[in-house]
Amino acid sequence: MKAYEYILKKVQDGKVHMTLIDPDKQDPAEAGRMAGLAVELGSDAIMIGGSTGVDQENLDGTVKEIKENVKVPTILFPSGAHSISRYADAIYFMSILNSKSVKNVIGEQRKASTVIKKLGIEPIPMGYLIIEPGMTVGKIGEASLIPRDDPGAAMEYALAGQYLGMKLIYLEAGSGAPAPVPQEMISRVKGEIEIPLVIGGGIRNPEDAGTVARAGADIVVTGTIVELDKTQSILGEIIESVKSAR
Ligand code: 1GP
Repeated sequence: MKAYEYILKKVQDGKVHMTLIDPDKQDPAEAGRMAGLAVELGSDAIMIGGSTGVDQENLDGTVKEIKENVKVPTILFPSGAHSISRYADAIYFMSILNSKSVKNVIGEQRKASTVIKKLGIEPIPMGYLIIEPGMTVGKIGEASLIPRDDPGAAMEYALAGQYLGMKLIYLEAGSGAPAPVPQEMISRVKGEIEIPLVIGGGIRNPEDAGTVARAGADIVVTGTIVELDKTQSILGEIIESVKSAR
């Protein structure tokens, strides 16, 4: 089954959790161990990527180790055309719709297109929107950040993304953000689009994970917590909270 087909099926069945692993934060063996634990706890897919420090050898090694430890899809979450590994199942072919730089909207994508075709990785078109505070990705992505109190702006971008043919919309508060994307914004966007909605950034406890899922996230992404919580006890509770949200 293709990764996007798998995601759609999972979303039809209930709330989905994905674990983001940054290859720059640990060695490949540790990344593989973390991914294995996350999937045992119920995470539905492993995303691999980070905003800085991408090294091809480390990225390839990390994806390979993860693939040896899990059966769920491995999906690249790239910071640009340079962060592609042939070993991944799929790649979020993402455009930062609210970037001030054309490079982040379509330039890196142009460079990556032929590489992806040659390697045979499944591209999943995704509209990526960076919400305040945006953290590192907000700066690197040169985002014109969507204000936290402007759900209408997020909704317009998201709907435009759907009309452009995106298969997923991702609202990103930034890795390590002090708080997740506001629930009013999530519900406003969810109320208008028909494609699955992904929410990430700043989700570090079961309460926030549940709030975000109940507000309308189809897919909840956590990254930092998997690095902080080596025994994954909080991650287990976060996944449980996402899965039980209605
Ligand atoms: C970042 O949305 C992801 O791109 C995950 O954020 O690291 O804060 O969980 P956290």
